[in-house]
Amino acid sequence: MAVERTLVILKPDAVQRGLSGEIIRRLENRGLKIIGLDMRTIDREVAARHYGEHEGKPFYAGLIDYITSGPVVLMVLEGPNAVSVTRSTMGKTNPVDAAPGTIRGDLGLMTGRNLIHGSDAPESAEREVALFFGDRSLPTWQRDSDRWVLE
Ligand code: DAT
Ligand code: MG
Repeated sequence: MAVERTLVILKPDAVQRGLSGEIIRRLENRGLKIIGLDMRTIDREVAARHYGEHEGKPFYAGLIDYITSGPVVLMVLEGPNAVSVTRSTMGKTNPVDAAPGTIRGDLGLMTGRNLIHGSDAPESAEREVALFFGDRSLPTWQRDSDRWVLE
């Protein structure tokens, strides 16, 4: 069992639509533990670093405009296989293809308004946690309910 960390962004549309609580609830209910939480507006330089792999693609400019358009909620989640568990709870990138029951499949309609970011691999998670939370120490805490979630 690999205990991992992952970086989640509740994108500006999620915040503006009042869905932050709904989305956090789904991830917390899954059993993932919140070890970092913050609200801020991402600046264009940080957005460009975060989405560096997409530079040059046709949707890149719109993606940077969107992610910097208003406040986001940033989270670091921890748990066994946190990266893939978060990705499967989010659903596919294009909400049209996202299964019902997933965040994007239940709450979204378009790729450019797909509500949530989650790291795609443990290595990206490490880089993204450092990018957004690098200047703070994240709490190590024992959640009493974990013995009923983790074996
Ligand atoms: P994900 O967010 O599922 O990891 P990704 O890393 O491929 O997806 O792309 C990052 C974001 O860029 C994605 O959440 C929405 C946007 N995006 C990706 N492909 C797109 C496309 N074909 N058209 C418009 N936006 C796109
Ligand atoms: Mg991605």
